[in-house]
Amino acid sequence: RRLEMDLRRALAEAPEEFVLHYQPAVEIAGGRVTGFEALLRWQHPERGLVAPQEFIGLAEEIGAIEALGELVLRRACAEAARWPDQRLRLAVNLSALQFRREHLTALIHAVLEESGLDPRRLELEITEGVLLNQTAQTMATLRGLRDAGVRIAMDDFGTGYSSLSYLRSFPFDRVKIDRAFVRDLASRPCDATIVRAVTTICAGLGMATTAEGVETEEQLRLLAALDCNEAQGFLFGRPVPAAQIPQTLARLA
Ligand code: G
Ligand code: G
Ligand code: MN
Ligand code: NA
Repeated sequence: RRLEMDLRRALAEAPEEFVLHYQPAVEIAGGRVTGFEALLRWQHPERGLVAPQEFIGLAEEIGAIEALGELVLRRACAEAARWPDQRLRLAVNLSALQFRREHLTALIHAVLEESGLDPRRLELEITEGVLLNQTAQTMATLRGLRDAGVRIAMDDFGTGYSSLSYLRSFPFDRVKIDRAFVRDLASRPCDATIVRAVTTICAGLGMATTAEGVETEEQLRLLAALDCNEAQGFLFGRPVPAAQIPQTLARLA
């Protein structure tokens, strides 16, 4: 469990080893960049850049996800407060375990205050894990954050155990359609049917839709025809360090 020791060490002694990369989301109709999603990476002294799949689960197991999540929120909000365009949305991924403590609401309020970030610019991405046990406390937390102006997005929709009942249980601002439904959009009519169903349901419920993993112009055209609102993926750009946000905005302008 070498990685576990390293993770504890980095969190305690070298938080600068954790870096956020940002991936743009684009409004399909107008082509405008609407915001960036913060994606965590670990610049390990020996292993190089470690992907989140390799250490988020571990951080959850060893009880380090709260500290890591706090670092991500602080860093992301502080960085977004310095972006050249103060209308851009900042999307931050939350682990289901971060909802286990009442502390989350207080943390988010504190981080917003410290950074001066407009709460309406912050969008928290949650997965079905958060809603799996729909406790009164989870719902109260989500409602409280939303009342404070923070937006809530359902991530990876359509995979795992995500179900339509989640869309009924909470008024999400956005649903992110998992890239599994985008990948073969051009060759699999059934995927287009599913995406159409999701965008129709979401529009009816007043929720915006973002397609993930958009890599080709053809996928983008199909998503436009399916009335999907926004797109995110390598077609517009890979996640980049905060310093490269101005270039990304210029390139996509
Ligand atoms: O960036 P990448 O595609 O490798 O991310 C892989 C997964 O890790 C995604 O599902 C993403 O939601 C998750 N992830 C990335 N950054 C964070 C983070 O800061 N917190 C949490 N909880 N998950 C993250
Ligand atoms: O689950 P979440 O949406 O947070 O996952 C984001 C992950 O998806 C990141 O790891 C990011 O690197 C990855 N990703 C972003 N755009 C694309 C894409 O166009 N294609 C593929 N295959 N992965 C992508
Ligand atoms: Mn996400
Ligand atoms: Na996702």
